[in-house]
Amino acid sequence: MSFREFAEQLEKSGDLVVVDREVDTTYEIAAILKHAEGRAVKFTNVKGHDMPVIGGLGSSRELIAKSLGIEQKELVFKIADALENPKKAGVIENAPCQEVVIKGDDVDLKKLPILTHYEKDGGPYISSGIVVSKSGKYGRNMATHRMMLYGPKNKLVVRLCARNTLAYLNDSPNGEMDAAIVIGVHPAVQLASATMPKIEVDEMSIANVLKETPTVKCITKDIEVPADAEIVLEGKISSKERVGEGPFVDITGTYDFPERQEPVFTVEAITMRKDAIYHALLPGMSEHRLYMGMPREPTIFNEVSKVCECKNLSLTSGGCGWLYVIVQITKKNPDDGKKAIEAAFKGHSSLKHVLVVDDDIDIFNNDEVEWALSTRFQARKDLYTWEAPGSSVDPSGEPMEGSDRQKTTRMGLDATIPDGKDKKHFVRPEIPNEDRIKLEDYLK
Ligand SMILES: Cc1cc2nc3c(=O)[nH]c(=O)nc-3n(C[C@H](O)[C@H](O)[C@H](O)COP(=O)(O)O)c2cc1C
Ligand SMILES: [Mn+2]
Repeated sequence: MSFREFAEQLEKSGDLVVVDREVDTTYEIAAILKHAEGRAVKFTNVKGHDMPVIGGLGSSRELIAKSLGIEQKELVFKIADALENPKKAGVIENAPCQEVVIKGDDVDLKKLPILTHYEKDGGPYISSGIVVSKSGKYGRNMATHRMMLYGPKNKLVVRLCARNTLAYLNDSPNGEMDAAIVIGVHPAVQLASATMPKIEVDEMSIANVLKETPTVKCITKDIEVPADAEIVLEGKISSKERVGEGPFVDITGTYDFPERQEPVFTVEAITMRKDAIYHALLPGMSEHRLYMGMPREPTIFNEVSKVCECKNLSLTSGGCGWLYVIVQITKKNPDDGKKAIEAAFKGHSSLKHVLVVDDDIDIFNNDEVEWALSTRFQARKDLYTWEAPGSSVDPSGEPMEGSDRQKTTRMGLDATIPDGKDKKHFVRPEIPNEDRIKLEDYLK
């Protein structure tokens, strides 16, 4: 299934808002997406552009679950399964993403409705773009990277954290490598591109398990990209050509200062569908947090499952989908809560807070989670803290010389029912026949 097919499905079921009024790519679309948080929005009339814009297809867990045809509580397990059983994606010819080909001097990124989101942004940013690259040693790699448009009409500056795209670039001769940037793909591809399997594992094979993802070879590069993408930018990344990148709003919803000198991507060709749709992704809000954070959930789940019975977990929205996880366990031993905390930190090194609850608590309901914390937790016994290198994006962390990590205090809270206490004081009483008595029956 493609980006547009999922959008069409949502439009049919009434789950996509359509904005027909003329809107500006500078600030206005971003403001509407912010107000519409959690909903998918299509903009049909973008000032100065023929191309429509869609944002928010992945702005809630419900939407992402719907895109994969599953329930919200199954998401962790679905992604875990894809990580464990990757399946090579097929290659086709005559792909929709190559219906239109623009090459050489005709390449002009300003013709794409690239948004400027916030007041102090360094420039217009492609925030949903996936960089696809290849290495002779490790094969293909996919990773979402933000990229800023600056002066020239065919160049972008790409923020490369110390992960695989950067490793591939550092390995390439002359500090230059071919790459393709993909815009407008199904949530399955977007999630897969933010997974962190071993370097030799191709994220396209992970996407292909979540939803079948046929690929096509680029027109000018020996790289295969998702065939039903909306837009593909083919070109080269160079570590020798660097310009200032930023400021940009990161998953914390705060500015990631300062400006950094980052590698430049030169676009040599643009291929797209004949009626291509541009994918807008509002930085620092839920679509950003979910696409980046959800792929971490199975790795935390696997670590916690090694030490106790883990039922489910959630990197919370307020926790930026990155810094704070709620872990639900079936407690069998007095120290299961503490063990779950230690294991969760092993599963995601950027984690700062872990809260463990019992399996009677709905982890997607904040009131229930706060209730558990208020009634089952005593800080003197149940609070654990450690000093550790933590996330680079946390504004409250302290920079560490020569590292992209920050000095952080990790906190674990064990809000499971304490051992040695009579359980009857901790469970919520049921009203006899509660489940059988339906409110509707009494309102008729
Ligand atoms: C919307 C979004 C934006 C992201 N922006 C960046 C970025 O600008 N730079 C970066 O290095 N990682 C960014 N990430 C995280 C990477 O995509 C993620 O760490 C990925 O797993 C890296 O791939 P790799 O393991 O193949 O290196 C972003 C993720 C998402 C979902
Ligand atoms: Mn990778």
